[in-house]
Amino acid sequence: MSGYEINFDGLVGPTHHYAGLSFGNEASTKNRNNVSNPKLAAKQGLLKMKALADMGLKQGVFAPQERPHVPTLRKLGFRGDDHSVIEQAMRTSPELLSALSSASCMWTANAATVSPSADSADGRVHFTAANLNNKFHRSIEHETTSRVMAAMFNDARYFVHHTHLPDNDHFGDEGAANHTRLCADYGQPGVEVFVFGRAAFDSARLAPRKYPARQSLEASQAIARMHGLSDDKVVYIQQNPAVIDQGVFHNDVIAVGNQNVLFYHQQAFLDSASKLAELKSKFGDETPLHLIEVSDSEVTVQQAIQTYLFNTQLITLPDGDMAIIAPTECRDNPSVSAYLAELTERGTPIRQVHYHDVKQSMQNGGGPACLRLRVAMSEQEKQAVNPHVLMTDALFISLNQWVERYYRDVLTEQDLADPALLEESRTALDALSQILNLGSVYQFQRG
Ligand code: SUG
Repeated sequence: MSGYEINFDGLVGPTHHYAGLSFGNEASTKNRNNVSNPKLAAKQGLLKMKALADMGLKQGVFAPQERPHVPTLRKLGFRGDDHSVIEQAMRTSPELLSALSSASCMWTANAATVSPSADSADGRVHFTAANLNNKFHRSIEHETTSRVMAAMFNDARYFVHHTHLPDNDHFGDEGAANHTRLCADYGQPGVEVFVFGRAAFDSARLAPRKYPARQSLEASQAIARMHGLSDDKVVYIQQNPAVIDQGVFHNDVIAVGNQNVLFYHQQAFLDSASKLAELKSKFGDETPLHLIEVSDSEVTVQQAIQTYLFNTQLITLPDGDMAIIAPTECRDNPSVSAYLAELTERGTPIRQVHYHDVKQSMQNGGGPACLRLRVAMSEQEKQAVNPHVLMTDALFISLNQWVERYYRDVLTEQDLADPALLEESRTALDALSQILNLGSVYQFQRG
């Protein structure tokens, strides 16, 4: 196999809770104010990472961010020492404190868009942190995301880091959740598929009516330019506005691709037939491209949203077969589990299904695929990655001990004002930045 794909999973932060912050993401709205369990959430994520590492995949860990985010509270006029800032925010604006305490950076599929060196004009791996400007609680992520990525991929010979796109709705960018790369092998040039929800400068185009389209065409085009991608290896596809209105807030809730397989729902795209024909022609015919379309009669859009059938990870195992890493919600739905069982017998590269319990994340609308950022790289590039963020037996043990020591197993909105929570989180992140050898990536460490 030439090249690797490494999944960098977001480690769930200590303030994980259910705040109902994401209009258009129905799980987030529905579970608002449920009691969360940050310790269990972090452990569920770690188990998934370890399982993939044990299957022979390369697996990385992406550090969480400091929350509540006191610097933003100060920016918004709260004064005094840190505890008094939080106490005032809770008293006058609990929703604001909750938004600024969200552990949403766990969904690293939204952290950035990444183009591997095989696709870029200068032969380096390109990263652009997503501005996530459609949701206030997520719009504050990119600064620390960029610092964490710079600490993980810190070698300018191989890695290029771009500044996030302009902080405006016209350039709404949600990162890799709307970006899929198809290729014969990870080290070979591939076709990068950008799925957008609306065109900011073209009001004649169809757009959803009920829920927001978070990704703009203009953002996707800017990223393709910045990453030095060639036009004949890029496809832009508009997401079907009707599915956004049903709760498909990112393309990765309705489609997933890996190497020469694209697995998607019949209703995922606008102009599906012509766009998929363009994809086929740009992919070429040296390697067969498997377009696995799931019809309404097999699985409805509603079932796909409820079970996250497409927010699965499609991975290539060391022997070349592909496996689907699915949430247990897929196993528990009779039609979806029957579909998956049948899919592995169909003669496509997908031969196995593995179920994982990531319920703590699912209840906020984040499945297995939301929790990971994929980076395809060569052996040489992999050697240049900060080795402390790569999963090993020892790191798994140490991160579980770290979670056990610092995380709570019950968290409600009221707890967010507890001064002890701020101290616990900072102490935890300080310790984590040493375990992962990240340096001072957090504001509280930088003074
Ligand atoms: O941006 N949920 C996230 C879920 C992101 C899922 N990512 C991908 N599909 N790649 C979002 O909507 C909910 C937070 C809350 O309500 O507490 C939230 O931010």
